[in-house]
Amino acid sequence: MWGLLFFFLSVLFLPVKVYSFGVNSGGATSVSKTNNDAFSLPAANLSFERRLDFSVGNSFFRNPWVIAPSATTARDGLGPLFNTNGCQNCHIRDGRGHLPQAADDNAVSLLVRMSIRPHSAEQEQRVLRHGVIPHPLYGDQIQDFAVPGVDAEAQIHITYQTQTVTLADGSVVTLRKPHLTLSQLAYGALDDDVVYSLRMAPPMIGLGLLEALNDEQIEQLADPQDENNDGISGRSNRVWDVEQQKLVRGRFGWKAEQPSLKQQNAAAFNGDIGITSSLFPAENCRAAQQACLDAPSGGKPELSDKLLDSVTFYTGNLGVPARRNVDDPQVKRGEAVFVEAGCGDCHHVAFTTPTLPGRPQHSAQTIHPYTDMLLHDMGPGLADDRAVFAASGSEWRTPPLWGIGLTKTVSGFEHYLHDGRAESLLEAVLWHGGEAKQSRDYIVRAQRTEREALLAFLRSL
Ligand code: HEC
Ligand code: HEC
Ligand SMILES: [Ca+2]
Ligand SMILES: [Ca+2]
Ligand SMILES: [Ca+2]
Repeated sequence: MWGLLFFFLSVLFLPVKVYSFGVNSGGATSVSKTNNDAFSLPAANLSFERRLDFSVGNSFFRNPWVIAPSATTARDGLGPLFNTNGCQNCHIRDGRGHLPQAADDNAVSLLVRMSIRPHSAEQEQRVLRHGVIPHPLYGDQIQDFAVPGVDAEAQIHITYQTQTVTLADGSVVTLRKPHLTLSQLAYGALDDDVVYSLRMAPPMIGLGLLEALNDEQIEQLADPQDENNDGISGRSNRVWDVEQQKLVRGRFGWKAEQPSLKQQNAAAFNGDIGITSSLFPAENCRAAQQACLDAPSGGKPELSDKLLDSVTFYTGNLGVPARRNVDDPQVKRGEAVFVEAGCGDCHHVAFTTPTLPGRPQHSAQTIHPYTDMLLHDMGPGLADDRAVFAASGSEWRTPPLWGIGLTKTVSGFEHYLHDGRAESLLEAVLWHGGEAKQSRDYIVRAQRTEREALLAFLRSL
């Protein structure tokens, strides 16, 4: 009798279960807060003991670094050249950064990368092997702050060029493209041979799950020669792994130019905050920046391996927000539009992570990151003209879309794409070109109800 009742009940509830299949985008790491802390929570399945490691890492991600020498020896060594004094200043509330809001706003959370444009086959080989050819006077990034006694490299100013797009239903969308000018160049003039890339800080959620995917899972999605003729030819970046001393698959950053969270974090400590580590033991000073080279150090290295590991643990274990409103008919319709428009050909919907020793929270999870982790040619509108390793000037790694619907709640604003130029999800889609042009055109042509359904779906992620 109870067995029969149970049978009927389970039949009754089965459709509900099927419905909620895609709710937990981050598998069992998924968290259900929907306020402005939504990106800052530990993975829901993180063990009690490991939550302590998470909070140690959190404090070194959040709290500011200070100038050496200081009584705060665990946190000193800021600069000499730096962009800001803490990770969280850019990855605001563990979410994304923003462009300067008004003319007098600062450019914190925006990075200006730079390098020399390769001209010969030999220089192109150097790019493939080393990533970029750093500028002799400024390196590969502009640091707009410095400790007292050292000159900041330059001041960063952003202006906008606008253009409009008219959609099939007659509505007009204004798109803006940031334009960079540098002033107060402290170490000499810059010539035309320099290429720049503006980069916005991306959100920190679910990164350990993406790191857990194995190379074969990603490679399966690649189609570098577009053999199936669908106009989409994802490929992977090949980047230098400092610890392994060889080229491996790139995974992190807008051009997938870092192989692992550990190296990404060590590079951020070095390039953005001026903190040395075993991976990057030299300060980010150039040969001609003498005061920078002479400034006191906060230790050799300034960041111990133990702290680097704590921060890396933190950056790998922020839970992914569960989806909202998944049963809403408009959201369901939008999910279908997402598939019909070919969005899922790059924003790959589902993976199951492998089983990893010592990482139960990341093991065997069915996840919905909406990325293939591959590079795609996104056309001239988004191109920065600055190749990094194998990624060309117009290639970008598909960013994950999980959690994207909570951007405004977490950040108070919306700034999408690699340089934060898009102020709405629709603008982000309208900038798609190159391999994604068919998808973008589908949305331009779509009826208003279809377009709004797509946006409702994106907001449910
Ligand atoms: C000045 C702003 C800034 C600071 C400070 C900063 N970041 Fe970032 N972060 C960025 C930008 C911009 C990117 C994208 C980089 C790229 O495209 O190569 C990024 C990317 C990342 C990523 C890769 C995310 C992904 O989805 O691929 C991680 C992880 C990360 N940062 C961790 C850190 C840590 C840890 C710190 C502190 C040590 C830090 N960041 C400090 C701006 C910043
Ligand atoms: C050819 C691969 C491809 C296709 C198809 C594609 N995208 Fe993208 N998408 C990307 C890449 C690469 C970026 C990052 C571009 C950049 O930052 O310059 C991106 C960025 C985005 C962003 C901004 C994400 C962020 O974190 O800022 C959104 C939203 C988005 N895509 C939605 C869509 C939707 C919706 C569709 C279908 C209409 C779609 N994409 C089709 C590759 C693709
Ligand atoms: Ca330092
Ligand atoms: Ca520099
Ligand atoms: Ca293809």
